Parts: sequence; structure tokens; C-alpha cells
Amino acid sequence: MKPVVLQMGALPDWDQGPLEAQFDVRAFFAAEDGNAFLRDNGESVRAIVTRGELGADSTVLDACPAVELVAVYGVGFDAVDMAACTERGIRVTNTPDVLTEDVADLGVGMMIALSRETVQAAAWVRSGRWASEGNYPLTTRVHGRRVGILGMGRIGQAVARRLQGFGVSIHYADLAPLDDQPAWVHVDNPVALAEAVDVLFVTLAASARTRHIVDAAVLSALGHNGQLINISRASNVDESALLDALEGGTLGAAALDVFEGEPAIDPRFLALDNVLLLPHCASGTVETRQAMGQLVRDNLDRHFAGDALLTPVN
Ligand code: 8YV
Repeated sequence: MKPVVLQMGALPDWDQGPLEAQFDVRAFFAAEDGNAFLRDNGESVRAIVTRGELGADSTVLDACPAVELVAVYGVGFDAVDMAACTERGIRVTNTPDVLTEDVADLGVGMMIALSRETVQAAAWVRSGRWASEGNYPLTTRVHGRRVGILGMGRIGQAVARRLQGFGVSIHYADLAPLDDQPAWVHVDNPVALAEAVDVLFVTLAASARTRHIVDAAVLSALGHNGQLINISRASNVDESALLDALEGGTLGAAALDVFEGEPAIDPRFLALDNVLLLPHCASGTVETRQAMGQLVRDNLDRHFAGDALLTPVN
């Protein structure tokens, strides 16, 4: 008998086929009544496959008394109730490393798009305004700026490595300074970091402790010419303080890949022209998503074969 796997969110066909070939997959995300679905299927579930932003909360875990593994298709596991998993001995895996470079690529692309207004400039051409009104207004240079990175983990370091080629100065805040990067300036706290830079990247693994770490004080320290780029989780930023700052012009601009309550984002964002809004797609390349799906399945295989997990979280 194939082990029963509860699937929290849709996956690409290249994952769905192999997953269904090996497991008895129960698609929670396709159920009309989630609670009824959990009541009917929860007892038999041995593993949960979920996405970073969907996780597995206490309702889901409680409905699955025999679950042994939660395999996250994503690096962030903040939406998984880790306390419950640890208490019940449920193993959790994620997909680090395979997505690092893509997320960093997009982050740097967002920085360039924000400063050089590439999205608006492209719209200028398409709408015919170039021909009717003339050249697009001048923008702000990228190279040589002061960049801050909040959270110097794998993704933060990949952003910093790329930006070295832009001749920017790199400042960062994290729990401790990195020993092997003397050229990158360690700063004690997020407000001091925001004060020191023009552009602030948020690349921090989200948890209850980091909730709203980018608050009104950080945004005010970044200032009216400052730019915020969030490629981590929405919970790291106080979104209502961010909207206030963007609307009031006390923050220059923001490029965001993540939102509270996504995909139903706060409509206040849509009225702003100093934002670049992306649909949580930083890891969204074919190559990386294939590697993420493979890693999810490899962890499942190893778990059911009794072998060591490849990328355990707990
Ligand atoms: C999503 C992510 O998992 O890695 C993460 O933590 O948020 C993403 O990679 C991806 O969007 C799939 O839903």
C-alpha cells in the first residue's frame, strides 16, 4: 500500500505525476470543504507536502494524528507549526540552497527595476508616450549606492556577492558578524542599518521573533529617498507602517515579492506608483522549481526508506 500524503497546495505536473506514482495523494487544496476533507482523510495521513507560504498549521497537524513528516516545497518553514511538530516528533524538511541563486537574482533585478524604473519606462514605450511626449524622465543610478542587507544567511550573502560587481558598499545586520567577509560592514540593529544605507534588502528567515522587524522606525530611518526590497516573508515588515510611509512619501519606494494575505494583497498598494509589486515569484524558474520538487520527493523517499533526511529542519 502506498503511504498516504496530504498535499496542501498545487504543484507543477512534473512533480504531481511522480508524487502520485509513489504515494496515495490526497489533495487538500482541491477540497471544497477543508475541514470535512481533513475529517475524512486525516487519520491515514503519514506525510504532508506543502509550500512555503501554506505550511501546516495546528488545525492540519491535529487532524493528522499519524503524520510523520512535513515536506516543505520552499526554504521558509514559518507557516509550519514547528512547536507542535517538535513536540510530536514530526520531522520537517525544506528546500534550501537550490533556490538561493534565483531569489538573489530577482532581488537584484528588483533593485535595478526600482531605481531605473524599467517597468514604468517600458510602459512609456508601449503606450506611445515616447513618441508623443519625448524621452522618459531621468532616474536614479544603481552602482555606487549604499546597500543594506537584513539577514545575512544564504540568500542575503548571494545578494551581496552579486552586488559587489556594482561597486556598492554592503552593510548588514544579523545575529553575528561573518568572519570571512571583512569588506561587508556589520551593523548592530535594523534602525542603524537603515540609517546607513540607500537600499534595504530584507532576506531574513521569518519567525515569530522577526515579525515586523522592519517597523515604522526602520522605514523612517531609511528615509524619503530610501528603497525597501522584500524577498523574504511579508511578516518581516509591518505592512501598514510600510503603506503609510509609501503614501506619505517618508519612504522613497518599495519592491515587494511577498504580501500579507497574499495573493489578495491590500488594495492600498495598487494606488501607489512608487512600488514594484511581484507575485511571490523569486524562486519561480523552471530550473529551480524542478530542483525543489525533486528535493521534496527525495526527502519523502528517504523518510519512508528509513534513511537520513537530506535537508532536515528539525
Ligand atoms: C514558495 C517560498 O515556496 O522558499 C520559500 O520559502 O516562499 C517559495 O519558494 C514557492 O513560491 C512555492 O509556493
